Amino acid sequence: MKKLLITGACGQIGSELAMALRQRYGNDNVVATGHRTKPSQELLDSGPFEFIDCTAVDTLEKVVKEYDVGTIYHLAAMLSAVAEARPQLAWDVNINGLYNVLEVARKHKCAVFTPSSIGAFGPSTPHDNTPQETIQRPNTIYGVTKVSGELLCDYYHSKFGVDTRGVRFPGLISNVTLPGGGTTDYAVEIYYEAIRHGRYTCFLRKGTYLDMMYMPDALKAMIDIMEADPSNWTYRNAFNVSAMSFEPEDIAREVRKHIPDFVMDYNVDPVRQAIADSWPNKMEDSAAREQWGWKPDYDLASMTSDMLEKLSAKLNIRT
Ligand code: AKB
Repeated sequence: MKKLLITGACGQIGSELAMALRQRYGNDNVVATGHRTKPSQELLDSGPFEFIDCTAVDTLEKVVKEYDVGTIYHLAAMLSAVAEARPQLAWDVNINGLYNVLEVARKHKCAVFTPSSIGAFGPSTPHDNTPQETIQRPNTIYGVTKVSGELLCDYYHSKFGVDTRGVRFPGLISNVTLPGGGTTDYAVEIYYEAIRHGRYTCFLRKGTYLDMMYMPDALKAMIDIMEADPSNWTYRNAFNVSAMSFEPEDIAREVRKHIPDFVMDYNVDPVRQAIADSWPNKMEDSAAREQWGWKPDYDLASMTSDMLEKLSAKLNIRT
C-alpha cells in the first residue's frame, strides 16, 4: 500500500487525524510529520514520525520518496489571529508551503487534501447560509492565503491532473490538542476554563455567530472526502461543510446545563472580533452532502456533553 503523509501532525487537527488514519489504514502506513512542535509520545510510539519544513521543498520530497507516499494531508498552516500578527510569515507558510506540497504531489503522483476555512470569506460575503459559490473578498492575510490556496489546488487539478480535494472548515473544537492562535479558539477555551475555574472571559462579543464543528466530524469529513469517488463532482477543493452555528451565550447556556454555577464575562479583543465579524454565521453545505455524503453527527448539545466528559477525565477534575 502507498503510504499516507500528514504535514502539521502535531497540530490541533493533525494530532488526531494521524491516530484516526493509523487506526484505519495501519500504523506503519501513516507517516506523521512536524516542524518545530514536539510530537506526543503517542504519535512517536504508534508509527513513523519525521521532521520536515514545508517551506523547504527538499525536506518534504525526501520523506515522500523514502516512504513511497501516495496521499498527502497538508495541515501545516498558520491560523487567523497569529497570521494577522505575522502576515509575511503567514504567506510563506500557508502559500509557499502549499505550493511545495503541490509540486511534490505533481512529481510523485500523490493525492492531496488541503483544508480551506470560513476564513476564505469576507465582509461582503452573504453571512447567512453562505453559498458554495459566492463573493470571496477576505480582508485578512489568513483569508487571502485560503482563497489563493483553493484556487491553486483547483489549478493543479485542471492543469496537471493532481487529485486535489478539500473542504472549508468552520471553527474546530476538540479535547485533545489545543488550537494555535485562531479566532474561533474561544469555543475550545470555554470548556477548559469551565472545568478548571467555573468561569471564562470571552474575547468575542455577545451575539457573534460563527460556524463550528466537533473534531470527530472533521476527521470523518477528511477521511470520507479522500475515499469518495470524485468522478461526478462539481467542486474539488473548497466544499462548504457545516455542523452547527452558535454565539458565545449559546455555548455558555449549554455549559450551564452541566455546570450550573458557570459564569462568563467579556473582554473583547478588537483584532479577533473584526476577523469574526467578517466571517459567515453559517455556511450552506448541500454540495458536500449531495456529492460525497457529508453529514455531521454532533450538534452543540451532544458536543458539549462529550467535551465536558472527556476533558473532566483528562484534567482529572469532576464537574
Ligand atoms: C481560525 O479561527 O483561524 C480557524 C479557522 C476558522 O479557520 N479555526
